[in-house]
Parts: sequence; C-alpha cells; structure tokens
Amino acid sequence: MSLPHVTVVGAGQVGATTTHLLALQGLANVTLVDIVEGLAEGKALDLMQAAPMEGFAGWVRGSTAYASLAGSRLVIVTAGLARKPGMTREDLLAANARIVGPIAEQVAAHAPQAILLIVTNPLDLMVALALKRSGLPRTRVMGMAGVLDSARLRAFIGERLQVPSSTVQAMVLGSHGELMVPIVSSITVGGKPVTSVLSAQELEALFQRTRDGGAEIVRYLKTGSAFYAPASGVVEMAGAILRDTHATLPACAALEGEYGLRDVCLGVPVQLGAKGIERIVDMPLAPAERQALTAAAAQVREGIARLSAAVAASPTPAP
Ligand code: A3D
Repeated sequence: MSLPHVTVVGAGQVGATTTHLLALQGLANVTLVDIVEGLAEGKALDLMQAAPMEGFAGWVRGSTAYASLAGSRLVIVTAGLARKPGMTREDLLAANARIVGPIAEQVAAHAPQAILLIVTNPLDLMVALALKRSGLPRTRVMGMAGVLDSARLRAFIGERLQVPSSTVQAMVLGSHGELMVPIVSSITVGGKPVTSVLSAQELEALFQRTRDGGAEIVRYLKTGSAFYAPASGVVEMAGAILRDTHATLPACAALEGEYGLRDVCLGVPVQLGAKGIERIVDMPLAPAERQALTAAAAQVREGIARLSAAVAASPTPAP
C-alpha cells in the first residue's frame, strides 16, 4: 500500500514521538530531519527495528538535508530551542524565529504543495512567521495547540468527575498560553452540558490548571517539556488531513475577518481535510468568550510586532 510522505522537522522529544505514532497508526512514510548530525538517522533506524514487533508497514528514514522534504504531503515542524537559563523571552522568540523562518522557506522550495503544521513555540507567532516566510496559502499553514489544550481540559474534567476522559468533549480556542479561551457551551460529559455537573467555580479552577498545564509538567521534568500528549495532538490533526476526514478540530489559523478578527493567527475551530483547512467553523460564543478571543488576538498581534523587532535586532546568520 502506498502511504503519503510526511516530513517531521526536529527529531527531539515531540518530533520522534510524533514519528512513532504516525508509523504505528499506519498514517505515513516519515522522513525525520534534524540539524544535529546522526540524531534523525539514529532514531529512524531504531524505529524501523520496532516495525517487525509493532507490525507497521511504512518506512521511517532520517536526514539532515532539506532536499528530503520533496514529495511531502505534510511537513510537521517541531524544531526549536527550549528556554535556557539567562535567556529572555525575546531571545527565545528570536532564536526560534531563526529556526522556523528558514525551514518555512525550505518547505516552499522543496515541497510547495505541502501542508505545513507548526508545533514550535511561541506557537501563534511561529505560525504567523511560517505563513509569511513560506508564502503558502493560509489554508495550508496551521499550528497545533488547541487540540492539546482541549485534551488537557478533558483529562482534568475526567479525573475530577472520575469518568473516562474520552467521554468528555471540550473545545479550547484563543492563543496557546495564558489567553487560551475554553468554550463552556462546547464542554459535555457523557453528552450532558458540563454546567449540569460542575459549578462555575470548579470549572474555572480546571480552566486555570489547563492554562498552567505545560508549566505543571515542566516543573516535574525540569529539563524538558511535555511531548506525549503534544505528539498525540499533532497526530490527531495529521490523521484528519491524511485520511481526509473533514473533522472539526481547534487549530491555530490565519484569520481574515472570521470571528471579527484579521491579520492574526489564533486558535479557532477548523474543518480539516486533504486540502488542509477546508473552512473556519463559526462557533457560537458567549459575549465574555468573544471578548477573551479579541484580547488574545490583540496579544498575538503585539507579539507579531515584537517578533519583527527581535528578528531585526539579531539577523539570521548567513548560511
Ligand atoms: P527538543 O526535544 O529540544 O527537540 C527540538 C529538536 O529541534 C532538537 O533535536 C534540535 O536539534 C532540533 N533543531 C533545532 N534547530 C533545528 C533546525 N534548524 N533544523 C532541524 N532541527 C532543528 O524539543 P521538544 O521536541 O520537546 O519541543 C519542540 C518544540 O515544540 C519546542 O519549541 C516546544 O516548545 C514546542 N512544543 C509545543 C507544544 C504546543 O502545544 C504548541 C507542545 C510541546 C512542545
């Protein structure tokens, strides 16, 4: 059976776990690319040796060369630096922009028909940058965050109510960070509105734990950040694209008037299929949720301006 070709750029924790899940679910042949000599090649070889036991038929290969992007239906970007001691937020922004910007250009050069799915943080800003630098249409550039934030909230509600988290549905929109926007009317437990089983105060506590979800894991791990659930989020989106399911999932997308917002990339519900974002789904929002989404958009817009300044202050070194 011929599988689509997917490239995962960044063979770190999220990239390698994503590659494993893509292979296990029989979704793709995967090229794993990393700037560190031997890292992607070694992990790809290891994964191929899991295939006889796990029974997946696709191949996984590793590379340091962007030419291996050719023919990719989907390119997933997990390449980036984590914040190091002494590094300011602006330093990290500039450092990851210097990684993601050139990768987006390489995608446009080697795989201009591909869909580009960004995972590198700060997520909403990296999606805006990838959109600009790749020149791809907005239907083919998006970011993974809302699926993860929604899954974290679903897990916390399931744990609180002692029910399987798969019976909890939820949609979290907005930006990936303090200004994420959980949509109360979207949250159900066993098909019932969450407001019938949890008080507003209890819900707000779970929303705050979701906003802090990444930091809670970093506090335990100390030297790294979450990667199992982030990789599952990426693969849920990849599955909708590669299997053309038309599923509605939250994703970071460029807005051109939807939700009354434009010139910004933000988490909104999108319908995903083989062509990428088929449409941005108009979801009914409470007035406070609409306000929160507008506030998140303002913060992302301000970040986009800071991003331009940060990159200008530390230009990309010549290759
Ligand atoms: P890590 O395990 O450090 O892996 C990053 C990899 O990127 C390393 O192997 C690097 O060598 C590689 N890399 C750096 N520069 C390049 C380059 N120019 N080309 C190719 N590879 C390169 O990090 P991780 O996998 O834990 O996280 C990766 C990124 O995802 C970080 O920016 C995280 O903050 C982000 N992340 C986002 C979410 C969201 O929900 C949005 C969740 C989890 C992680």
